[in-house]
Amino acid sequence: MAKKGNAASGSKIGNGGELHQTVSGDGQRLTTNQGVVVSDDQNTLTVGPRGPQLLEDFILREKITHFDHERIPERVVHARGYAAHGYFQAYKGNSKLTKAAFLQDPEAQTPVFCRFSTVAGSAGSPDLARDVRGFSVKFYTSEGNYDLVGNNMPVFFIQDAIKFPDLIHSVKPEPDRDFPQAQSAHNTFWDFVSLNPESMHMLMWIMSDRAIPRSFRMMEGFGVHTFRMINNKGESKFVKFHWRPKLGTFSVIWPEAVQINGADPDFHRRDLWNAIEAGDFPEWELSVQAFSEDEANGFDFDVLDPTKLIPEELVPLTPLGKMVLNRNVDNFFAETEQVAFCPSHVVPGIDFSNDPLLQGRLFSYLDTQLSRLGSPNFHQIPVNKPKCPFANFQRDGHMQMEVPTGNVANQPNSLDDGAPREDPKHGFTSFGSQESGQKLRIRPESFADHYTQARLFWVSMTAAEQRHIVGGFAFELGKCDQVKIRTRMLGHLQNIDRDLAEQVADALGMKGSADKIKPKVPVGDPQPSPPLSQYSVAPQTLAGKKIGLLTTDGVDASVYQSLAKLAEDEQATLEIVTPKAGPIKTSKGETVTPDHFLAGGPSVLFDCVVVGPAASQSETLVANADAIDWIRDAFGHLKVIGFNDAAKPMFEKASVAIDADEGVVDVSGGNFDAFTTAAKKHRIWDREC
Ligand code: HDE
Repeated sequence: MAKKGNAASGSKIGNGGELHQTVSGDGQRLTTNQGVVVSDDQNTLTVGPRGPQLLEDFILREKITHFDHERIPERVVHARGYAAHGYFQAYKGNSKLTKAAFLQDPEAQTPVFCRFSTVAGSAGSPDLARDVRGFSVKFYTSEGNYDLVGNNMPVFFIQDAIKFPDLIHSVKPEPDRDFPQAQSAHNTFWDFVSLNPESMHMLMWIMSDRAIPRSFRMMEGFGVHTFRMINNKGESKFVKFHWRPKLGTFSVIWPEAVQINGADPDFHRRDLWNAIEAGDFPEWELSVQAFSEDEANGFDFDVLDPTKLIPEELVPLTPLGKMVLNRNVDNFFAETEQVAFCPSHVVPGIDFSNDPLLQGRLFSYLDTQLSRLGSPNFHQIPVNKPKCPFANFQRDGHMQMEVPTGNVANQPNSLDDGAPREDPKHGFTSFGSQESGQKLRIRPESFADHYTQARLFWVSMTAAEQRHIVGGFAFELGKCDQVKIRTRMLGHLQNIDRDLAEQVADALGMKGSADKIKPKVPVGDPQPSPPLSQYSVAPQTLAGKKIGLLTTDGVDASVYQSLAKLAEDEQATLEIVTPKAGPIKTSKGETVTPDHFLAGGPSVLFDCVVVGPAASQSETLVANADAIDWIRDAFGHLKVIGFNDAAKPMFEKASVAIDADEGVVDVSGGNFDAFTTAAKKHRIWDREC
């Protein structure tokens, strides 16, 4: 409801000392949902000041009843999510590939709404859970809404939709005890996946750093399934969708994720919100790998199998356009919670493949929106409503918001010449693929290789990424108290890579105990595919990253100013942490308002840090355990750490040598060159060896 006027409101203190804020002039009046102006919103209607309440108090009953029904069922998966508005713009016409209008005109901007999510946790779970991230985009195109409902990993756990409820039941909190929350590290999940060799490739991704992204802004997105694109001539190609972040793809490491979940459970949503508020709009490039059916037949895996990716060496990416997110939501519930994505929302020029996982999804999403949003009219909610005209004869239902006119709600009809009619030329037509065969329940033999691409992922990783995968498996399996689950998983790992299996077995203290698991088909020996690794192709940049400065009153102005300039030049953010919350002054008398005070601003919240107290405050900080932990954690989290002279005693206390490696850098006097070079590498990977 629009706010009317801007009249100053008055206030008065009531009988019991309660505050009443009252309207004046033509300011906006508080009303019931029926528009009746409310005179007192602090007290219910009672018999005498201390007597019983009256049932006739419709103002109280309306307010409480509405409150009682404020929640809707959270999404059964992907409950924890965050979204923003933006636009998509094609780079050039793509008419050879598809007739979809939003991919043609480089001058046109198509509005989008994009929601990121975790899968397993409930709506209040922390952002840094080890999990695959949802990456859903609703394009409000001129030809209807198109939803690309993807993930930040290009493959999935299962090959057939019929197994999805089992997968999700296994990862959710165990039903008797209702824990663990937002974690795959428990018996039921590992029991299920270890009995499903088809999950092996996805498990490699989930145990990798991809499952703990640094930011939504630094995440790739994938359509996962093979889709089709169809051009105006009716020609079709298969496509796989890719979103690539402009900032590069980065993650945190596991010990950081664990701490961030306590220090700031809203780490990812805060990061996205703040970046957009600051005008630092995140951007992704949309590409496809396009290939013909003949090419697909030549691959040594089946493109209908969602546990397989197509290496870029086999089919390179064709960039189509970019997405920019430039507006935060006005209201989380109305938009982010009520947005309803459905992979079945496609536009002319885009179509499905026979991937059995995709086919199941085409049914599931519409169905889930009916129970979650409570009405077949969910498309009328503003965030779901197409921005192009839409008209048909569907009528009535819960929460009908439109007021259709006229007596005709059927077609054909001869009573209403203005009624909506079919358009064979522009309407959606499915690609006329030839389909035939016996009706049966059977998994294709071409889906049987469960290990070669898991191995492809492993051999494509850098040494640090491989260490993290081993750590991921060891952590998760260490939380399973059933030995049979561990030995079974070790058996699968043996089939992926012996080295991997042995390192995990060693970490668990279970060397030599792997089950013997015979692959259904021989495991291949793939060549590395560098784009699968985040860090062998990562840009050296501080853009979008956060620098933390731990300092005190009297901070050396040259350090502070150089760092502020560095942050600006590199498109990074500088945040100041001080032992006390109030403003401080630099050595030149400039006032600086800190962003955090020490206990609330641990170094885990930053990508690289500088410790630069005033000389006079050095002793106080040496005695401050939080300040010493700040350094220890940053070092343990492989971060680049700058220090000035006054900070040296703190490093001694923290047992961090000031010449430990290229990532511990003297910035006294404000020279940040070496610091910047090191920090652009993201982390000092060798430090963990
Ligand atoms: Fe989903 N999934 N899913 N999923 N999914 C849902 O729809 C489902 C799958 C994905 O931000 C639900 O609106 C089935 C793959 C995202 O609102 C539900 C199967 C991929 C989101 C559902 C899958 C996804 C969902 C729950 C196996 C990556 C969040 C709430 C056949 C390509 C959308 C909802 C948002 C949400 C069903 C597998 C991505 C229950 C049956 C594979 C990003 O309909």
